[in-house]
Order: sequence, then structure tokens, then C-alpha cells
Amino acid sequence: MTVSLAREDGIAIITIDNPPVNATSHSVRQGLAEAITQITQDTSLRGVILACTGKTFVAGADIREFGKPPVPPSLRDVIAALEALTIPVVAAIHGTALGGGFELALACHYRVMNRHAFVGLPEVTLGIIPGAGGTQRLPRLIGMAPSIDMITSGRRVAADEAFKLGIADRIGEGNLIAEARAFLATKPVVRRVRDLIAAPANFAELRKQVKARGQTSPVRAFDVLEETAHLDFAQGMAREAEVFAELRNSEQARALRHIFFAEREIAKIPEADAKPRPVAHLGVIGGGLMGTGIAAAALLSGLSVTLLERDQPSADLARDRALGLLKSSVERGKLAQADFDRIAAGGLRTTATMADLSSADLVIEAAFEDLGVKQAIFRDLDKAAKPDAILATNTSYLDVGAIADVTARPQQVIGLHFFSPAHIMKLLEVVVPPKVAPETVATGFALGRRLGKIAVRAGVCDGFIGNRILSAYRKQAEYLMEDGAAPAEIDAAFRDFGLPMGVFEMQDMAGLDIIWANRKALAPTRDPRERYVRIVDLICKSGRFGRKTGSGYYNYAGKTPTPDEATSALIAEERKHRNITPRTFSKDEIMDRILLAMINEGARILEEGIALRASDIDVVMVNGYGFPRWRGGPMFLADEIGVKAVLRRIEALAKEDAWFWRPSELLLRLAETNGKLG
Ligand code: T1G
Repeated sequence: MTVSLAREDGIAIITIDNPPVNATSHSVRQGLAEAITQITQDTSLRGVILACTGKTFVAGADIREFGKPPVPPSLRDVIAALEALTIPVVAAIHGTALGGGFELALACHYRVMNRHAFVGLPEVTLGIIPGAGGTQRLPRLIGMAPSIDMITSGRRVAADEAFKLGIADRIGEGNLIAEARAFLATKPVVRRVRDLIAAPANFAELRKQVKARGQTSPVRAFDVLEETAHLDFAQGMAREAEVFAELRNSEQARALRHIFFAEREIAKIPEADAKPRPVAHLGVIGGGLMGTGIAAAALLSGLSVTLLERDQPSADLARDRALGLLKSSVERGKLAQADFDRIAAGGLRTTATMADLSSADLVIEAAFEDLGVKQAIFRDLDKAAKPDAILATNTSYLDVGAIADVTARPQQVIGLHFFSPAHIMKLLEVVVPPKVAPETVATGFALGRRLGKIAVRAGVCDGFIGNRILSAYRKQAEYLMEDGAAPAEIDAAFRDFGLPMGVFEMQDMAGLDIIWANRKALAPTRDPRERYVRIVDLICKSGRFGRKTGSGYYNYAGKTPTPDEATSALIAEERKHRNITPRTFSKDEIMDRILLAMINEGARILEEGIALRASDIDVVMVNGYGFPRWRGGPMFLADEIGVKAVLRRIEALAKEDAWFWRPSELLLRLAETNGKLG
């Protein structure tokens, strides 16, 4: 029984109990329909309260039912029956009322919300549009402009804003049923949103606010709102249903659903049953961009932080930098001024003495990317840190096991690879060296959750999941460049595909010197069969390190970056030197090779057990590397194209470069059995 009906003093209380999030699965729709029928037949009733048990109100349609044929009663029919009741119906909203859950609440005649509750129509984030009347009822209730904002962004609206917008009729604390009862005692009349009239709006102006970046659903949602603005309710509902049906199983909707579930799968790790250690006090070593970003992320989540730098002036500088990041969080409304003041007064301590890290529960090292440097730090840290403290390195490609082994506690050493800026970027790779204890891994994940990160488990290898894939497609981009495509052409192909920036722009931003140092470090282990493009080394030799020096692949002298002439000449020179006759590549050819490089490397990462699941790789690429969410990730794409077809394309390219395009064993095996990566 997922829906129950109780009657108390003339009030019917419908309660939905469908863990984990009270989605409107078939049993819920059926239960609601039956409860509504019973209420209709009971003339002694004066009002209805719709409430939920557990941690939230209805969080929407059951996304797991999406790929399957719909089973009646439909949510729309249930909602219509609820709205048609002739006694006032009040939704008692706690947690989040999302999608179909909010649509259910909109069909109620009134809404009482808990102070900490949220409402929203996140359908566009799943590649669809609201399908149970959201596009029709919301504008009638709150007007077109705020509805367009909510529906095309999918953003959640907190109780106080919901009250201001006219979504919530009353805000309550504690027992919401009592609150709803008190509201019914004021004898409200039956007021159906469908009978209201939406205020007129300037659609041409509002359309400019729609942020789609290649994603279809926000644009289609806007279209429906505009097209139906002058239609009556029934016609509007019909149009909404048409577009909903059109998008429901579209490629983008499938991709976005994939990522939705992939981001929840990541938490399923072999160490899930281990008990995480409590972490209240974090140590951070290194006050550069990364260290201060990590410190800021921790402070924002309420942890106290001690940050270590090599000397007092550097420590002071680091303090200013970390507080600067938090100041900008205050300006963006992410941190209250009072919390900032508290942090500045004591939450953040900076020091130049390693012994000051002795009370930290977990210490993250974010020093210079060099194995020797890190090992020296870990030797000292091992002596300074309390015995049960966990020691983490933020290395982005070094061997975490080799760092752990210089300590007397390798079972308590882990990699926590943050992405810059660490207080904003969501991704965290939790890197698991061979001797690590399960509870250390569980603590890494718990810390990730606490910091609001999307934590993905990765094994030790050069570059872990993300940077290893980046290194593969960056090489491919370099080959394309040397063979004839200009950096700007390659970058344009990335952007057309939906990435926020191209691979060369990104390198200019990160600093070419960092890439250069990495290449020099890896030179001794490079396989002689690998094609090596020297262009970036040559750019660096001329002292040009990208954005920070004013030029790299691009020139930054003017307002907008332009292809750097010296670099273009250098590329032409290098082609001559290598006897390469430049070819042209279409944008599709460019992205085809880039994606195949990602997929092949991803498959290797999977076959080596570096990633637990193909979908974990997609989560990394989407959250750390700008891979468009609505494309689902490279591994999802590979399964959509079919492993066999992917392999055929890789084998065709192997005729040009047998080493780079040697197919992963896993792809070969799956192609034979017609299997899937995911
Ligand atoms: N359907 C099925 N399963 C769902 C689900 C849903 N809508 N939402 C969550 N789950 C599962 C999730 O996979 C996980 O499972 C568990 O619940 C806990 O989730 C007609 C068509 C509600 C804010 O987009 O935003 O309505 O991994 O880890 O952090 O117009 O879940 O444990 O097996 O995320 O506390 C619109 C999606 C649907 C809301 C709770 N609704 N959910 O967050 O827990 S479309 C949404 C969320 C729709 C109508 C249309 C969050 C949450 P497992 P969790 P959480």
C-alpha cells in the first residue's frame, strides 16, 4: 500500500508512502485514484490534505518507468480528478515537490510548505518538458515570466521565494498536517488553478533568457509556453502532451536519464559498508590555487581548516587568497556574511609549522606536482599527523601508492583529486591505492559528500580516469593539428559539439608550462612507437605559456583571443620539417576522432578496473571536462553507436597510426559478443 486514506474530523488525509522519494509509480497513481473516488463518495468531508511520509514530498514521475509503455491511470488523469474535487484540497509539502510531484501540488487548491521545502519543474534537465500540466497550471498561478524562468531552467525554488511568487499559500514549521488543518479551518473556497488566467508576456524578450547550449528541452519548453499562452486550458494540455511525447524517448532524454542514474550509481563502491571516520578538522598543505580552493570548499561546508605553507609570508598570502574566494561566495549569495566573519575569526588558521597539523582528522596535500616533493612532505606529515588521521594527496596523475609507501600508514593514505577551482567544480576523483583500508575510502567519499562533490572512485594509473582520457584526446588533437587542422578549427569543433571550450583554449588557460613539465616528466616512460608532436614544447621554449603570458595557441593582446601568428608559423614549420602535407578535416571528422580516442581510452580504463563502471567514466567527463550532459558521456555514446561500429571506425583509423588506435581488449571482446560497455 503506497497510498493510504484517513479521515479525521471531516478532513480526509491522503498519505503517499513510496520510498525512496515518493515517485508517482503505478501503485501510487492507482492508490491516489482510489482515494479520490472514496473521497467523492463521502459527503461528510469538508476538506482534503495531500501529504507524504519519509524525507520528501513527491519528487516526480518514476524515472525508471520512462522507457516502458505507460500503464493507466495516467498522472494527468489522477491530477484532473484531484483538482475536480468539490471540497478544498491542500498539499502539505515537505522536502522537495519536483516535476510530477509539483504538478500534483499545483492541482491542489492550496499549498502549505515547510520552511525548508523546495518546489521545481526539473523536467528540462531530463531532456523533457513537464507532462502533467506544469506548463499550463504554473503560468496561470504565478504569471508567464517567472514560469518561463522556472520551467526552462529547471531550478528549484525555496519556500520563501515560493511564497512570494504565490505558489505557497502558507509557510509552516514542524507538523505540516496541523498547519494544513489550520489553513482549512480558515474555510478557503475551492480555487482551481486551471480556471485562472495567465498574465500576458513579452515572449521575444523572455526567449533571450533561455539558456540551452545545444540542449533541446529548454527551447521546446519555451515554445510550448509561448504557443499555448493564448489557448484555453484543454488545448494547452493537448499541446503539452504532444511535445512531451515527442521528447520522452529522444536521444537527449535518454542521455540525460543515463547521467541522472549514473550520478547516483557512483556511490555504490566496494567499500560502501565500511564506517567513515568523522572529519571535523581538515589540514591542507599548499596555499596555491588548488590548496586555497580546497580550503574554501571545506570552510563553506562548515569544517575548520588549518592551511600549511612553507613560510609565514606565503601562509599570509594563502590566507588572503582563501578568504578572497569566500568573499566572492558571499557576493554570489552562497555564504552568509556572518559565517564569513566566523571563518575569518577562527574557522581558518594558516601556519608555516607542520606540527600545527597534528589535530587534523584528514590532511590534503596540494603541493607541487612532483613525486619527490610529495614523498618528502608525506614523510614529515606522517610524523606530525595524529596516528588515526587520514592523509590524502591531491595529485592529478602521480602514483598514489608510491606516496603512501613512504609513510608508516599506507592503509590511511588516499588520493583526493579535486578540480580547479576546487570550491566550485563538482567533481572529485577518490583515488584508491593498493594498500588502502576500506574505511579510508569510505571517509574519502563521506568527505566528498560533505563538500557537496560528485565523488567517483578511481584506481591508480597515470592520470586516473579524467586526465588519462584527456591525455588521449589531447594527443589526438595534436595529431589533427600537425596533420592540417588549425587549433582554432579543432576548438570550434569541440564547441559545436557542446563543450564550453576547445582543448587548445583550455591548455592556454591552464598554462602550457604545466603541460610541458608533465610531458618532460613522462618522457622516459614514453613508448617509442608513439607519435610525438613537439609543437607545445616549441611554443614553451619561446617563453609563451598561454593566457598568463599573453600568448600560446592564441594571442590575448586584443579584446577577444585570436590565433597566435607565431604559433601558426611554428605549426607550418613543423609540418614542413616532418614532411606532412596539410590535409583538411571537417568538424565532424575532428569530433569523430576525438570521441573515438575518448571511448578507446575509456574502455581501457574499464578493462583495467581503474573505473568501476562505464557510467562512472561518463560522470567524470560530464562533471570535470565539460562533456555536454545532454550527450550522456563518451561511454554512453559508444553504446548508442554500438561497440561493433565503434571498433570498425577505430580499426579503419589504425591504418594511419597503428599504435595510437590499437583497440582496447574490452572493445574487441564486446564486439564479438555484441555486448555493451554500460
Ligand atoms: N524516479 C525514480 N527514482 C528516483 C527518482 C525518480 N523521479 N528520483 C530519485 N530517485 C531514486 C534515485 O535513483 C536514488 O536511487 C534514490 O531515489 C535517492 O535519490 C510528469 C515526467 C528527490 C531531490 O527530476 O532530484 O516528473 O540510487 O540519491 O540526494 O512532468 O533524487 O538509491 O537506488 O538523488 O536525497 C522529475 C529527481 C521527474 C527529481 C532527492 N523529478 N530526483 O535527492 O536522493 S520527471 C526529478 C531528485 C516528471 C512529470 C515529469 C533527487 C531528490 P538509489 P537521491 P537525494
